[in-house]
Amino acid sequence: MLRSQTFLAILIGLLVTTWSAASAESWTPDHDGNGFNNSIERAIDLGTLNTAGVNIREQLGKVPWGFDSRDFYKFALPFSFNDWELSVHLDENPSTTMWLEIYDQSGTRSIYASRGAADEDFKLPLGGGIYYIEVKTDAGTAANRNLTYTLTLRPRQVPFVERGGTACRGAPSFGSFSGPAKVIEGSFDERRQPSFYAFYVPYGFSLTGSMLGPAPSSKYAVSVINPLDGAQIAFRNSTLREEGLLLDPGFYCLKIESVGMAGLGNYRGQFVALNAGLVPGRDRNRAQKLADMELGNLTNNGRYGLVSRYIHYKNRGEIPNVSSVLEPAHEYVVRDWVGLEAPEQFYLFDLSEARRLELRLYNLTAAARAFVEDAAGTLLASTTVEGTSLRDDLLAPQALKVTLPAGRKYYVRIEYSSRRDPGTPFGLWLRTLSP
Ligand SMILES: [Ca+2]
Ligand SMILES: [Ca+2]
Repeated sequence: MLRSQTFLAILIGLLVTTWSAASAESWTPDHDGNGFNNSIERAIDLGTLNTAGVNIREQLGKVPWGFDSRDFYKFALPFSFNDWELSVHLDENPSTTMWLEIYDQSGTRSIYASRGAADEDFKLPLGGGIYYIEVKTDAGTAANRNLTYTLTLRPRQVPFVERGGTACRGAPSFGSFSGPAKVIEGSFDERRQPSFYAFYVPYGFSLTGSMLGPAPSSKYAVSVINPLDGAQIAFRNSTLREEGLLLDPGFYCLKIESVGMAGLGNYRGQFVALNAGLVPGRDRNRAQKLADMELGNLTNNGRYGLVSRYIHYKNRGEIPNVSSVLEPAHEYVVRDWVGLEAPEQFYLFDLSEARRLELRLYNLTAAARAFVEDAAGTLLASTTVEGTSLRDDLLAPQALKVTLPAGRKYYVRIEYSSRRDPGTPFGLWLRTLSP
């Protein structure tokens, strides 16, 4: 007799484990004696909640099969770049007879316990994941009564706070982008304006990143804008997981835009800039060869390819033997950075015979100056301002001309003199001619 009753209870239990948003009478023949839905392990699985939510009508206390003191349910919130706010409501009849507890996916850590005076009603911020909720009473509170309840769970997507700028100029700055990965998040609405974030990097770097969430990459286009020329440098593909963008040191904007309807809503991206390239020497002994750091006249920032910014370093892992002797009439171009962290930088060169040297220093956003010196540190020439700047964000270019004898090592020294900004990018153009 007992055996057939248990069998019947299990059979009915199997028939009522389907739930829908519609509030149906679906009494589960569970009680403390049979253990059904009375533990985390045997929780009724509600599956992944959508924004319509669920209503569950159930009972506790004195039930036709005995006494039931607890019902467990398992539910999931989608993993995505959305955080959730879960509205929980327990309609109790009679009131003040049941209460709730929510657990994390381990089932052992209580996240929230609610024991209100009347119906339980609260909102809870939750990330994507698996959770358990327990509806409970006890014998004293139930007082031999049948208790019925409707449990309503309804998640709402919480939009991230959008902090990006609407244009490169004036966009909020992350400061230096080197160091640990930076997480950028916000929310695109129907107006779908791109979002801009400013940053700078003090050395040549490789920028990599990824938009987080389940395969969201096609929803976003991410590019870097060089404020010096307005060039928009797109990541090679939308996954952003390819090799990083090789870029000159300097100030930049990161532009994130949504593509298509799927790109509306929250976004979250993670970016990191890794130093990639030669670091100029902070003293004469550590000076890099100017010829080593040459970019080539016509190379546009962001169009360096995959291996290196420098024209002589085109095979991965291969260090070319570049002479420090400058070729006559060749135009050398270096784009670099000088700032508070290393206010002096040195570049080395040799001359095979006496030369007239022309040098220009340009694209400065803060005060710096260039000097030509010999190995003893004797000053041979210094730049002076050449004309005026036509842009309010750049200082006037500087230039020098000097005739140098052969047979000595020379250094270009860049000195940062601003105390205000973290540093400045600069362009260095240099050419030698027969005197
Ligand atoms: Ca029950
Ligand atoms: Ca139960």
